[in-house]
Amino acid sequence: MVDPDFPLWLRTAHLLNFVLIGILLRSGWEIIASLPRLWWRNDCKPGTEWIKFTRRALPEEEGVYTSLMDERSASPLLTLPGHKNIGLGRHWHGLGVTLWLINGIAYVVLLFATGLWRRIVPTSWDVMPDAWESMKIYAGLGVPSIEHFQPYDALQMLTYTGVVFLLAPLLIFTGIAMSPAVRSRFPWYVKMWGGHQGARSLHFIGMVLMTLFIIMHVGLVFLVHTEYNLPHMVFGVTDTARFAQAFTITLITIAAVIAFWIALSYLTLLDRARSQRILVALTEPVRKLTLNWMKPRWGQQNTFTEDDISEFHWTNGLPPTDDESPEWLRFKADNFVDWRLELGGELNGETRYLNLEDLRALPKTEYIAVHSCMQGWTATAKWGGVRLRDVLDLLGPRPANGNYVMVTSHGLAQEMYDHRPREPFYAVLDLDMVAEDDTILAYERNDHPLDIHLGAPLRLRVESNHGYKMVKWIKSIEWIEDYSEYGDGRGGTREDAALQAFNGRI
Ligand SMILES: Nc1nc2c(c(=O)[nH]1)N[C@H]1C(S)=C(S)[C@@H](COP(=O)(O)O)O[C@H]1N2
Ligand SMILES: [Mo]
Repeated sequence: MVDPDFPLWLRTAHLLNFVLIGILLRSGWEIIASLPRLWWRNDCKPGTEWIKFTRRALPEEEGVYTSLMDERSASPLLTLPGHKNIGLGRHWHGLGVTLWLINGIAYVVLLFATGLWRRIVPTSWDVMPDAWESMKIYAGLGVPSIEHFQPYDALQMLTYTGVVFLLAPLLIFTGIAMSPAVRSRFPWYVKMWGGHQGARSLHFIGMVLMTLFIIMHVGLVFLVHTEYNLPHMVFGVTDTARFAQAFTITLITIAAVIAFWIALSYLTLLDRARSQRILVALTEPVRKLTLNWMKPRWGQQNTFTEDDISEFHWTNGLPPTDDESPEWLRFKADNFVDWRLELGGELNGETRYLNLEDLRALPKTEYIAVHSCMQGWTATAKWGGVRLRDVLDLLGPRPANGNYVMVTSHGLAQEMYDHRPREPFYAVLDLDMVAEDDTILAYERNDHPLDIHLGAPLRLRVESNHGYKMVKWIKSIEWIEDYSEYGDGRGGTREDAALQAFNGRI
């Protein structure tokens, strides 16, 4: 007899949820492997982690250790895709969360439309003592009798309600709080979660709870009245005679889903550049719809004050060495008095040279802001400098085919994704990012000339994206027609190396 309480849509949503949660967990583990430490403090000061998954001790000194050095290589059996592929992991996380949300919303809507919500959302306080009774029975390694399950018992109801209406939203809302696009537009929202690190730690704790729930849930389905559960779950029938069949199908399905998760990792690793193109194409429309309209609003930065300024500032990328850029080292040796910014390039037909005095003569912009690396650390500082668009205006009107701005460093990329000789670090900005009020060329941090490890004498500061756009030790700035002609053609060193989407913003 088909039980109307277990309709096909419910069983389908349940299976899809299982597949998608696995994709989210596995890609999430890839992301955390790229910086295997968690903090509550937003300056991520060494030694203040509340948990870490690495034996490496962090040097106390600023600017000697980079987050890329901290990255761990995880097995593709465990993470998606594994082997230090944070960019691809992020794309999988983005695709997974999109599908998971669609499935989850459909499930909740149908739950309410069909009235089935009544059996997972408690409507009477009796559920509390009843759940307590069940808990005592389980604690004594017993099983509440079948009459308690209609079709769920009180403890099950409370747990399901908690997972669907509290835990899932917690994961969604803390996930959103980690996007630099969201932070730039609604910084108060990020602050509400205890900043980026609060959101990141809560997201992690939510993940642990979700993992524990899945383990318990799967375990109990097999241990408690399994002769009812499995026919309900697979066929939607209350017919214990079909238990053996349902049992076999369940085991085969679980094995197939696990094999599918692992296959996704290896398929992704087969040709990483192609995987990147496919995943970016699949996730781009959603990013456009949800994130790309979020532009920083000037004045919003006031959410962060002097009190938020970090005691410690993490680094990615170390200052150029003698074999990377003897030129920059000469500039540094005499305190950057001879340093010149190369402004303009082919599209302008000429290069102008600006020194620090020229830059300081332009209108100054200052703001306090959080800087996040896509690997997961944050640092808050007060930045001072000139708006990029003011500097570009010195070149006259935008060249007709000047569609992007490319900023190139004296320093080299920390590593190349295909291990060819390291090339200069660069980032490409689109017209929107160039026009933003808080896209500045910073020559000061916390009211002092820029520190060496933070990009002296001039670095880029972009509010609406992660740190990887913020080129340090700037050498040149130029209009370009298309970024496909530079590097690997993805629009920046980190897009090239980490296989991140151009302007990922997540
Ligand atoms: N020249 C250069 N600039 C760079 C990098 C680099 O490796 N080289 N790393 C980028 C990355 S990934 C991040 S997160 C930020 C970190 O900025 P910070 O070191 O000033 O904190 O710098 C960005 N700018
Ligand atoms: Mo970064």
